[in-house]
Amino acid sequence: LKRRSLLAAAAATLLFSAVAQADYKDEYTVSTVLPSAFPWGQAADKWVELVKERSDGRINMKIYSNSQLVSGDQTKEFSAMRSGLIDMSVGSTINWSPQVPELNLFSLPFLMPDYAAIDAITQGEAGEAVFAAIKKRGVTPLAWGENGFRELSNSKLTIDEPADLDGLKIRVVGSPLFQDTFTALGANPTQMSWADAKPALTTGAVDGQENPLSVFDVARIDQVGQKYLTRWHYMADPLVFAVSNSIWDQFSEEDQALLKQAAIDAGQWEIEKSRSEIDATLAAIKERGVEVTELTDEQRDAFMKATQSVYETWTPRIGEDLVKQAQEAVANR
Ligand code: X2X
Repeated sequence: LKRRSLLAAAAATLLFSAVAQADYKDEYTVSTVLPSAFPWGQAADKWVELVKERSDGRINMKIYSNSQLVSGDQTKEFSAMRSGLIDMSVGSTINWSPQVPELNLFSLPFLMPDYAAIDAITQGEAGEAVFAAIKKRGVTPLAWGENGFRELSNSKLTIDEPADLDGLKIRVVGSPLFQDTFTALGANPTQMSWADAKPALTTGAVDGQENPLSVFDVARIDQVGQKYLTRWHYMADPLVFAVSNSIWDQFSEEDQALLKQAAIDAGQWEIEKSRSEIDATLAAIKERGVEVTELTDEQRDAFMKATQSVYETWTPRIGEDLVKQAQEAVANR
């Protein structure tokens, strides 16, 4: 009897996995904040295209941009993926950091001075530790992309020292870390979604914002009065290509490898493309009359010193080991 029930169980398992494999969804939802006009949206487009091509049309994904699957609230994207409301996503580390505290690593001010520093973290042990943290919280990360170095814009004045930020109302993104950074600089930060940001800049409800040059350019942030731009490279948000764990487990091993390799290829393509476009983007922004301020090393140091308290508050939340690992990777890049 024992043997027979074992056999029956084995048969049932076989049957179940056969059914499960045949049972792929007709279409998988892919969430992004920014649509195809931006490098971020293009990264998602590329992933979808490569997966479709390499699976001979067996695996179909459909992109829902502007955080529409979470009613515009990008800080809910990770939870929605974890709970199965969203199948897949190309998301920013900033927007997922409320649920994955380790992702605040990338938002530590002035941790990564250049592209080599970003790569040293994402492509090394620190990057692996971050991926493990994401996986543990219900989502399978596959590859890195890049939103870009976030620069500071405002409608009021040239900013080249912390005192210039005094009392300025700055729109910031979802993680409380940003409140701490801008408060440390003497500004008056307000957290709001991307959907609310442009209207708030238009009405003057806020004086400034921070986003990569590509976002400033494509969204025409200068046209809502943001005439001053400071290139302080204080942080960059990587993008993560990811699949909800419950969806991931439904794919065969071959298809998991296919999805992962396509994400790696799409991410690499997007990172190279957006980095190579940065000079042209900057020129276009200047041409439209925006005053661009480049900081000297001394000026940058002053911002770095003014935001040291953020490390004290956030290192324990991110993890002492992870922060140290990342700092070492940057130092040895
Ligand atoms: O909301 C932003 O500033 C954006 C579009 O850059 C992110 O989603 C992090």
